[in-house]
Amino acid sequence: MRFLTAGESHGPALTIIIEGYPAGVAFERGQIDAQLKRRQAGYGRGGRMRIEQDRVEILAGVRNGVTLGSPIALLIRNRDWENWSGVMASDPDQIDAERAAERKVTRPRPGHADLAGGLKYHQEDLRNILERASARETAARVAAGTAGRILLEQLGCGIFSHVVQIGMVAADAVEDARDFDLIAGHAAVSPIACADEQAGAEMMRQIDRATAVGDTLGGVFEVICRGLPPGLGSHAHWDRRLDASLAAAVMSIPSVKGVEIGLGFRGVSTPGSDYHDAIGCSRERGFYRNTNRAGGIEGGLTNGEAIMIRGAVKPVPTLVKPLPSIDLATGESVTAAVERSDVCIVPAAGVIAEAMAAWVLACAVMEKFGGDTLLEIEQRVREYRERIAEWVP
Ligand code: EPS
Repeated sequence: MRFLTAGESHGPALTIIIEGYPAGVAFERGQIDAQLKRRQAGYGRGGRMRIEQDRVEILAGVRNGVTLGSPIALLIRNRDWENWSGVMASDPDQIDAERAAERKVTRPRPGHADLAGGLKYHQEDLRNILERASARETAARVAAGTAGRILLEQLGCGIFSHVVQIGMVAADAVEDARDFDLIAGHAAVSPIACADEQAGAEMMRQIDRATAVGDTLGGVFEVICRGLPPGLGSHAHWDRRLDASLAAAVMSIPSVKGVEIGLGFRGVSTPGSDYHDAIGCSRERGFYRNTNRAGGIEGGLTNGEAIMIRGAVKPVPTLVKPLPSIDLATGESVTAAVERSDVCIVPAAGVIAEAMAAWVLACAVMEKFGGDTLLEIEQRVREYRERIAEWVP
């Protein structure tokens, strides 16, 4: 399976094409809209989120609520387009030269794609870079990733995320696998998707403080996926290792600067005897671990435990009190351009990372169990699980 997205932040719409998705999957716009809403809702979002009410339109590949096996085409309209058509139109007749000149960006923002993108694509107006580099594109990723999530859910897998750190404020670590329901439950109702109520309240205060002084904040989210069978991915080649694909997918989210699987960087000071997850087995649980420091992946393969991925998010680079920069039009030392932006995107990034992880995991399911229809995939997964159960002494 693969997907492509197109669309500028202030263009008419974001578009998505998904190819290779199986037939026979119940697929409704409401499932995608619910995820788009979660992406928009995270505490710390800026003015754009008050304009948009992201909704998907399914243009192809689905009939009467069920996928056909043909390419799926999705569309998310930008409500803000009506304010920007004179600046962003593809048709020269619709461009308002005065407004387009007003919105021209020549002072690159440190931390953004502005300068390197402008140099690479030879664009004097850095808007031609920032429009596509904008995290607005992640709405399209959430739509595509939800297709992956729908497939995983059909096979009995669940995926969710929570915020573990904002700025200096960290939530209490949850290492016990049995607490997952608790995390998922709390995170679903908390305005910041944090399972630690006290820390969550302090995180929101920090975001309010950053807003008041015109600054931005980064942090860490964690994505958890439960219910996958062992043996997805492969140890056999570098680009088949599932942890590598997951890391690439999460790292591709704007502002993510680090990814951990399991304990990741936090595990390096632990001796091997305390780090690795001892193997047990029983009739009820099959092969299992009582700890999950590996984060559900060993040797590039799922081991049947929950997959745990953390992402480190840098502070949003658009600053109300901007850093020094150079005006490319005049060569003068200036301060960087100020665009409307968010104060903290960590909760939203968790939702986007769920979508990206769901997509990669659904691709891994398709690679192992193949199939043109959901029925075929379900049957193959069932047979595989039965075969594994026979190994349990
Ligand atoms: C975003 C849309 C953008 C920003 C934000 C995320 O809209 P606008 O530029 O019109 O305000 O709010 O983008 C960034 C934080 C960024 O760095 O690009 C969205 O839909 O998520």
